[in-house]
Amino acid sequence: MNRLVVVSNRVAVANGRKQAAGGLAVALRGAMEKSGGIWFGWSGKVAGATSAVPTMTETENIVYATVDLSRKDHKEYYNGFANRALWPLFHYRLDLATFEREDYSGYQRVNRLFASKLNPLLEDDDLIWVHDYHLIPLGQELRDAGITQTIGFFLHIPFPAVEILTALPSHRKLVHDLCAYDVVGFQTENDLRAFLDYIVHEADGKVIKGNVIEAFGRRLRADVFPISIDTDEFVRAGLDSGKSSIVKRMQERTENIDWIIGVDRLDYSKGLVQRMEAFERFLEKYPGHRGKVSLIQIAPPSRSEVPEYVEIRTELETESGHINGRFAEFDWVPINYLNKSYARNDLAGFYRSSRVGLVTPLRDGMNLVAKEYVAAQNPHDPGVLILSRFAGAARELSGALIVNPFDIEEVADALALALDMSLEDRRERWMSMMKVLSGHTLDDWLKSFIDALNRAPYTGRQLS
Ligand code: ADQ
Repeated sequence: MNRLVVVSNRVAVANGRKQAAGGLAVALRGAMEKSGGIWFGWSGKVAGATSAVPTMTETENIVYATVDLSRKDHKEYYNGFANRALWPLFHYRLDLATFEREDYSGYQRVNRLFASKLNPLLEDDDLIWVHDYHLIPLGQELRDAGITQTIGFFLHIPFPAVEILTALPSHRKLVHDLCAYDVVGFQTENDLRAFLDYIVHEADGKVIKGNVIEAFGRRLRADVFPISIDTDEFVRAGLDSGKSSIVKRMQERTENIDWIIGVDRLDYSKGLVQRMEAFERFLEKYPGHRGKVSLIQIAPPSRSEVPEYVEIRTELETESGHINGRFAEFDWVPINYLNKSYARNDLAGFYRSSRVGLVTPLRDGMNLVAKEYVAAQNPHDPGVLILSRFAGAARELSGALIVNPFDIEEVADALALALDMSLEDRRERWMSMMKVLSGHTLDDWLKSFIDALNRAPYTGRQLS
């Protein structure tokens, strides 16, 4: 079995506390423990200077190699190009994208630096798996340094349509760099189609049989690998959640209140303002539900140094305050808006105690919350998922009420429909979604990507 080298912007160094890590980190560690592995990336620390040598921590067959970033590198690479240019652009928010020359050169500089620090740690048979938009140029940087091992890349966020991507001044170099990988993975067919469209119409490349493409003098596989969750873990967490004191408190109130739950990083791509507007419209249009339904919106702040995130936070405080001011009674609050993180078991309990899961991003690569909500439900009395058509998860979870998050009226009506839905309909919808989640788990995702890496290189011979 070849050693697995994972590279991601942030590294989740194991500290013995299982709860502290998300499902993805746990699954990646599991794979690396089996084969032996390195997990390389930013430590999450901003220091006086970028580390000259990575800090190495070794546990359970995995070496964690982490690099601190200087204030300038962090500002330009992370806050700047990754989160003020690529993130908004890839989420179709050209209006929020900022293209600064220094940020782009900082992005390239940090990718070059990561390649130079990773290079000496690599062995001949390693499989290298790079994650997400922060690190697109890393593969090309490694190739420039003479690395010939198999390198794959998985994009966790959407890949934008050609008309959007070409607004980025460095779009050609970015796609050129993507073609340095042996495998490039996307969340949905839609993302793959957008990429292939660029390859054929902008890069003069070719699509050959079996999702193998030729572009910029390289041959690689571009394919769809939809990410999922550890379904069994969420089923179990949902079942066990009754033991948590915070979940018990919520359940005590469920006798009088139907909860609608939203759980998202505080990010403008998640459609939180439109969601609150839709909830307001629902209260206006269906007054019979007033006093009987509350929205819990959990939204831990993220990327707080990026100005657009400061703005969205203020906007949401204003919006939730306005709705509560307009509709609240002395014994009822329409929106519980919480800027906090919760343990995964508590989240599972919140999901299970909520009649409706409201997941309405304006654009989302996949959206794991939608899948977690479904897995945590009580099979005998499941809630209803309302899901944006612009989340990758909508391609798989057709048992949800699929909505257009920009259409406030439609989302308001979907809320009424979900709250009034019969047990029989809820169960039918839920079972169809559970079938999907049981048939394709996080582990299956991981195995299929590693399998694709193992099959590289995608030469002409393999195509026949
Ligand atoms: P995110 O944009 O972060 O991920 P998502 O897929 O929903 O979005 O994952 C969020 C994760 O954080 C979920 O597992 C959720 O449980 C957890 N979480 C959110 N709020 C929390 C809170 N308050 N407390 C505790 N945990 C919380 C990016 C892409 C997505 C893609 C994923 C994985 O933007 O589209 O699905 O990567 O590929």
